[in-house]
Amino acid sequence: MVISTIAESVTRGMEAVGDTVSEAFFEPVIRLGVTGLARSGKTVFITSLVANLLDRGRMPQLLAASEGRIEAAYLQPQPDDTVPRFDYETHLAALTGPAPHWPDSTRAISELRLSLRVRPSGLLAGLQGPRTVHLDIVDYPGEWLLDLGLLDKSYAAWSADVLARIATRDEAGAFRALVAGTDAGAVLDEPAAKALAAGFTAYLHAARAGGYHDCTPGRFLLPGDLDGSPVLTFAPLPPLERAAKRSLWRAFERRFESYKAQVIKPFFRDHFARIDRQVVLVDALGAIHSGPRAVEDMRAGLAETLAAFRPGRNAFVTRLLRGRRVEKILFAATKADHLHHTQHPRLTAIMQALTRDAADRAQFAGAGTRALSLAALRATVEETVSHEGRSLDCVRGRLLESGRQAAFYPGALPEDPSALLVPARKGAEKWLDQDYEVMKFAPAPLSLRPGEGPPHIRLDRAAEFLIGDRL
Ligand SMILES: Nc1nc2c(ncn2[C@@H]2O[C@H](COP(=O)(O)OP(=O)(O)OP(=O)(O)O)[C@@H](O)[C@H]2O)c(=O)[nH]1
Ligand SMILES: [Mg+2]
Repeated sequence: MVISTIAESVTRGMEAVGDTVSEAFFEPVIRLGVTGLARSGKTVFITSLVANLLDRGRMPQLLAASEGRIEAAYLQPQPDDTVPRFDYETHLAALTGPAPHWPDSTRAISELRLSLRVRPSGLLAGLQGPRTVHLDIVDYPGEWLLDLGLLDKSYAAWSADVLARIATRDEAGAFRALVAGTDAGAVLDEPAAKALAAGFTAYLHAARAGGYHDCTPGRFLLPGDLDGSPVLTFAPLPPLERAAKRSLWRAFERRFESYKAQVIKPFFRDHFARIDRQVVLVDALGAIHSGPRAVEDMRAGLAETLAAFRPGRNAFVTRLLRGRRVEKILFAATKADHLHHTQHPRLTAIMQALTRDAADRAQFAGAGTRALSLAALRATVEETVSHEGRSLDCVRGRLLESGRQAAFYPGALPEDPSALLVPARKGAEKWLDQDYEVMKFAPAPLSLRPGEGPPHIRLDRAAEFLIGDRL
């Protein structure tokens, strides 16, 4: 234990030295983490951000771009050979090809390096030639951040926690029955172990679909190439004193420890600890549409996710970071093109209120935070229609299901976010005075002029906040 800790901090130390040397003398690197729960809009965000940094005609709020200081932007091989490359070309072709469609779901980490040749501004402008800034964009599932809470727990404590939490959940009925029929002290029987893990995984899927946010271990839901491996073949079991060495209970305890050492820690060490800037994407409109319960789950899930950025939250991560921290965190409500722009400030206010707790704490540690509503790929145009003597600010687009063009009014978001957050917190069943709807729009066919990236809303502001100061 001690040995591995020392080895870990030695390699981190050397890496850190390497980083500083190359930053001072060679080319600066910004590592931008992009995260969010499933379907929050990560892939579309990265694809459009990269396309709009390559062709900067629609990025007026990114000052380096509007001042004409970015001389060139190009994709390069990424520095990490063992991380899958973010499949930019395929995703861009999906979004901007002749029959535009949304990209497929991506369920693991990926990375892309974009390099920018930038002329310095201000006093240095006349003295220095252009320099190259590398932007390493890392896409990772927000679910993986939730696993941080497992690191401090023993298998016995984790099991007790989980079993207590799910004791009254309908989604867990089948799994509880399975546990009740299990003799945890019996010699490990692999088929029985598998059945328990499968039962627990099925419960996690049902719980997530039911809107629970505490669905860990994260890789049970997004196993990737670990699917079927022993490190994912365990489940919580009731406490058992003096379990025999070859018992099911001990086997699960060992696998839980492996999960911590070989799944959670490497993610935090190899990826999380190296991030400089972070954007957290949230499908707030989708949650509002689903109702108060989904909004409360989103708030709690977000708070839990952001706990990972809280300094001192976990000894292991604190040691890894060794005083380093994420310098800026952007909380972005995605898919804002579902709303007429007159409602965007309200969406931003909701986002601000949702992240207030977490943001305050991150700020306390010196990280800059901001909330924003954006659309990475704008699929609608605005339209005002008159309806029963009132004029309604709508958005118009091509509906995903039918392919028809339609104008759509989603409902008016409240000016005061607490009109949504308070009933959500109090466990209301549905919204009292308003219905919110979300239509699914298909991406619109585009005819881009040379030098223009895909249409978006406030992606340039997001980029300015995240990297503008380093360009
Ligand atoms: N109208 C609109 N819809 C969007 C936008 N961004 C994402 N969406 C919708 O949200 C869905 C999910 O977007 P993705 O970028 O694939 O989300 P993700 O976070 O990468 O999802 P996973 O890879 O499954 O975790 C898309 O299929 C679109 O339906 C946007 O800017 N505007
Ligand atoms: Mg994705």
